[in-house]
Amino acid sequence: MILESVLDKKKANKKVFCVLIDPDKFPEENILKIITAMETAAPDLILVGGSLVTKKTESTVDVLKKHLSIPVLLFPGSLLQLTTNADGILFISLISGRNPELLIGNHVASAPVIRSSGMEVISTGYILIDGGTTTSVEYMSQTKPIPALKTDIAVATAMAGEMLGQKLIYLEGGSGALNPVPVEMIEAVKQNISIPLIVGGGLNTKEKVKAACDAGADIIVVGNAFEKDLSLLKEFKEIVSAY
Ligand code: 1GP
Repeated sequence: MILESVLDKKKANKKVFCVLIDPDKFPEENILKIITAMETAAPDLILVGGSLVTKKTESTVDVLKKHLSIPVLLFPGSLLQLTTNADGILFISLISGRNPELLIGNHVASAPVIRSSGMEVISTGYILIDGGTTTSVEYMSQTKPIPALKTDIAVATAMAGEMLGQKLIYLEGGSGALNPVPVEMIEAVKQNISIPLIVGGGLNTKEKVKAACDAGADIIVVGNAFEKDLSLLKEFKEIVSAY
């Protein structure tokens, strides 16, 4: 069980390193290079998804599962990205927003298919924070991010997610964010929840990854940086696994 292993790591004060694969940025000519980089760096988890994905998520998951023995979790930006061949799914409710489809509508539509797939379902409270630019997730979800300085709102939102029974809280700056989630906000959210905390969005240097870890992230997600420079994957993994 993926959630169980995350909880075990958290209990042992260890952190989880997670790579986000956007199927649109997984070109066939680069597959071998990407797979080799993954083998070398050995991230703990792979997320597959994106705010707008035009390629088939299913075939990306197939390739990853065929070549790697790392658990693959769906991170679907829309119902079109739902497949049943992954190990699990982040069953995300966008709790910082007020778009009913992303709070409950899509969940109702997809629940029967997900249940019959047998995939592990991990209920996740997804909190979008302003990353200094309009990110694809902000535009596509038609939701307003929480302002980066409104730590109290992020804390209250995370608390509500935990009280609703969500198993993970995801503090998201948005893929390609100019500014990652502020460390003060990560620290404050961490102090107020007991479930694991995921942090991602704009973590594109070793310093930013370390700062998010030091502030209390249990799971670090990196996408863009590694799409641009595959060698960063190994460097980031070393930082996260040093805890
Ligand atoms: C996006 O948090 C992830 O959902 C990853 O963001 O692509 O900026 O690393 P980046």
